[in-house]
Amino acid sequence: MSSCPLPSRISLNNHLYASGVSDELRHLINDIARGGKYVQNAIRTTDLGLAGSSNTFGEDQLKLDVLSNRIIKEELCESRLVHSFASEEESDELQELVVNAPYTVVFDPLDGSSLVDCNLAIGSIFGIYESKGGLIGKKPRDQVAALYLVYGPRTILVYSAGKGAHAFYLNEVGEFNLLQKNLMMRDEVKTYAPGNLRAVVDTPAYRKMMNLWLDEGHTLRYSGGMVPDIHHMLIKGAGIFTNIGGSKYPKGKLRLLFECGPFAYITEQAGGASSDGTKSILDIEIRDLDQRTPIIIGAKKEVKRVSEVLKS
Ligand code: AFP
Repeated sequence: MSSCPLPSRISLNNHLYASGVSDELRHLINDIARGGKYVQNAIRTTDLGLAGSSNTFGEDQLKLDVLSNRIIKEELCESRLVHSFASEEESDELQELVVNAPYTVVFDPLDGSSLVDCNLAIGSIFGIYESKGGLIGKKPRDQVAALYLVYGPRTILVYSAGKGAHAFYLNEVGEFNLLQKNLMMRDEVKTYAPGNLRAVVDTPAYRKMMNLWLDEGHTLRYSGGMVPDIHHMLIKGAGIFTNIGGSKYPKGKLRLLFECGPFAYITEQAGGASSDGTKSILDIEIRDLDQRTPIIIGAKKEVKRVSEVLKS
């Protein structure tokens, strides 16, 4: 090894290896990252029309949703490391791939579909569990890794495998290189991203929280895409993101398994906090694949304050 030149850049693979991530998990994360490259290409080159199908939640699927889902499934199959998977775009049960494989992967292949036609940033979200013991009864804290890709002016991948959260950019030759290691959330608000604002109509405490942010002069940063909105907070190292229930989504709009669990894992690894209003998102028991939860996520003290205001 002494004859190796010092690396002029740190690739995702190098970083995973140097962080002591197991070979199998490293291979799986590399495979998922490769799928992200093909999804990014599909976003730039595919017809944005409707696929004429809908997912199990009754939401119209874009051709891009269906294609992104297929791309990710191909990568998971090719890895030979995935015992089973659940996709937000497909049937709401665990689908088996390789019997004795070590991992179960849950994913939202393309979150933010409603933003595609207006060319806003969107993303893919992944949670990785050990396959033994299935999913029901586990908690997002049982994830062994979580990662997301955000497709914006640049394609960025952020992962955590339990030793901090780290960001990589996709370079011109198709490699993910280290952009920022050990993302760290400071205990500052600065920006707020209040989702499902329609809930202020029947949740006065949400209106009260919104007014507090306005009166305190914080900056609103909300695109309607969970991935870019939380990524913004993680990269800036400050901020709060919320999406709470209301009449339209009594339990909240966002799903525990596919969206909130992976982001809670990454954000808490980055020194932030998450809550459903009473406890960490990581400690919510998984009862079914479509389970939804309110989410308050970001700077630790602000998560605590928002939870208290919403309880009042
Ligand atoms: P779409 O996938 O339908 O665009 O929804 C995006 C999303 O699931 C998540 O990415 C956003 O944070 C959230 O919905 C936006 O919800 P509101 O429109 O209620 O703010």
